[in-house]
Amino acid sequence: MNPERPAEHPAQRPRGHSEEPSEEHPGERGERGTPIGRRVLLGTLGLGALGVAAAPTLQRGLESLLAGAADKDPTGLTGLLPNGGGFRYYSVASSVPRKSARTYRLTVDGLVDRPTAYTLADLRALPQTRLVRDVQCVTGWRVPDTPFEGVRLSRLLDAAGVRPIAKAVRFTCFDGTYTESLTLDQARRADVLVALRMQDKDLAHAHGGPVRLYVAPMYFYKSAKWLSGITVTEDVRPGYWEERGYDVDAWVGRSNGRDDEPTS
Ligand SMILES: Nc1nc2c(c(=O)[nH]1)N[C@H]1C(S)=C(S)[C@@H](COP(=O)(O)O)O[C@H]1N2
Ligand SMILES: [Mo]
Repeated sequence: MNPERPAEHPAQRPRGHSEEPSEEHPGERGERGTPIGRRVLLGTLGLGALGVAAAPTLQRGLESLLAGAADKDPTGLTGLLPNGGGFRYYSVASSVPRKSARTYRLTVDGLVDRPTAYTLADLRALPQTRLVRDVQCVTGWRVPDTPFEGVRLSRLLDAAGVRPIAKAVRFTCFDGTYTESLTLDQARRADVLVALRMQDKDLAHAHGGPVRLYVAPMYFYKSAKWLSGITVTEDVRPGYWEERGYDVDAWVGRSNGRDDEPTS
């Protein structure tokens, strides 16, 4: 009934991935790796179709309801429901702890001269950069003109003092599972932020708040949510989705066999 197939990432791995379902069972493609609860929930509520059919006012109400549900949902079952403005909430972890201004920390360590731990207040006190670009997920959905605001990653790297032998940056998340990485050159781009705000609001928990990475020119899987660690390293280690088949250099329109319009 859902007109748009839920865009789960495991269902749409790029060709040639080693965990692809066997040729004899192409029909299994959409089912693999998907916790059954999500499908059951979507099917039961029929929310995909409702979201499309609803009038604008109802749609808005529904969106905030869904946002609230995803915010409170400890199982992550609402993670794939279509929500406000075309975003889908993704989490590979079944539950993610909440971090407040009191408990949140972002560490910068590894091959640096001055390892640092930032509080949210520390990050808010630094110069903020606002970027407005399209967001493109590798499964196909795109959200136009989305403002992100935060501290340039290059500023945090400069503050830490990157050692000459370093070549890459690794990101870890307080969901305990997700990882990402960039080359140092990519990380130093002016359109790569440690984001505190999205859509001109403080980042909601569901969108990776209080702090997520925002890599404007790359597919959205690069923009690690619930960011808690930045480690400067000697080499790029493939991130969570990259170990499962996505390209490590994730330029929008120039990777993953896709030809989307570039985002930055
Ligand atoms: N920690 C974490 N970050 C993540 C993900 C995730 O599952 N966990 N999913 C990625 C993918 S594939 C996408 S498309 C975006 C989704 O961001 P959103 O939930 O704010 O729409 O987050 C990216 N960052
Ligand atoms: Mo994605």
